[in-house]
Amino acid sequence: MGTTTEVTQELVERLAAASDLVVFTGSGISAESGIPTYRGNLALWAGFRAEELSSVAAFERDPGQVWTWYEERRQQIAKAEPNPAHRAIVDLERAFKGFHLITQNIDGLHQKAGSKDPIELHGSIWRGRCTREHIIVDLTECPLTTLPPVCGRCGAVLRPDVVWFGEALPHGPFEAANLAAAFCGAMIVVGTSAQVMPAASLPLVAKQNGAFVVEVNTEHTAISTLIDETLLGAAGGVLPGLVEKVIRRVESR
Ligand code: BJW
Repeated sequence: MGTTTEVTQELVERLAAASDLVVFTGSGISAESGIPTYRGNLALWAGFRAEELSSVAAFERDPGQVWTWYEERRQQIAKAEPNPAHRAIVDLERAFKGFHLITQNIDGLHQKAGSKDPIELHGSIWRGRCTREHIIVDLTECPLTTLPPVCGRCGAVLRPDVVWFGEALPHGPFEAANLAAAFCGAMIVVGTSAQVMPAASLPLVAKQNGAFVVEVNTEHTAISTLIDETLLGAAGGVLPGLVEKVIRRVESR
């Protein structure tokens, strides 16, 4: 494992050499858009830890309280704009024939930046799920007029279509993410502490299958010693320069 604060030529070569590239993101990529990370400043809301509100138990106890928390976050996210790191990933998607974006984020900022079809592992704050029929509905209206929102078909309360602790990740996206990780030539991991399983296993799946794995983060993480390289720095500052060099190298071939 190595650590660098600069984009080295070797790093550029290793990434540009990949025929299939995966970018795997966490909440740190949205920090510069003003969205709090999880183990940083989202830690407390009205005296509750985020983990206490992101749970089935909390929702069953008090759906109104959980929705009030989500609605505050929705309104904050609605005002946020993608930052240069989100936009750099769109450029990568255009430059690589084989490309997958896997995100743990529920904020939708990758789509807002122009990413075509990110694999969302932990759901989306812009969708709801019927607690009776389990159908998934778009919930893009912001602010919501009714809290908690209800299903337009059956009238049951909707829950946020996100993955809480103890819940399985959605099968299709998780399967697609595992396949992308297993078959990529390189993976760029951006802004995740890599503490939350099973998502955090994806860089290791890539590494075990021979991919070159680099993380971009403001600090070392749970996987730093297990991957090839840590590029220390803020995603919005580091990623655009890295991506520009990689794309130039790809196009020079
Ligand atoms: C910057 C930056 C800048 C800052 N630039 N970088 C072992 C194996 C399997 C499971 C487990 C296990 N041990 C425990 C578990 C259970 C649990 C788990 O992993 N717990 C750990 C905390 C210990 N996992 C689960 O429960 C999962 N489900 C599961 O395992 O199901 C099993 C099952 C199978 C079959 C049937 C039934 C069950 C589900 C996990 C769901 C996670 N959900 C959340 C909430 C989403 C909804 C919401 O938002 O309300 O997802 S939790 C939260 O963490 C959110 C995130 O996507 C996820 C990851 O967080 P992330 O993005 O890494 O954020 P941070 O804050 O941790 O890190 C930010 C990073 O950015 C830091 O490194 C900063 O340095 C960096 N940064 N600014 C670059 N500008």
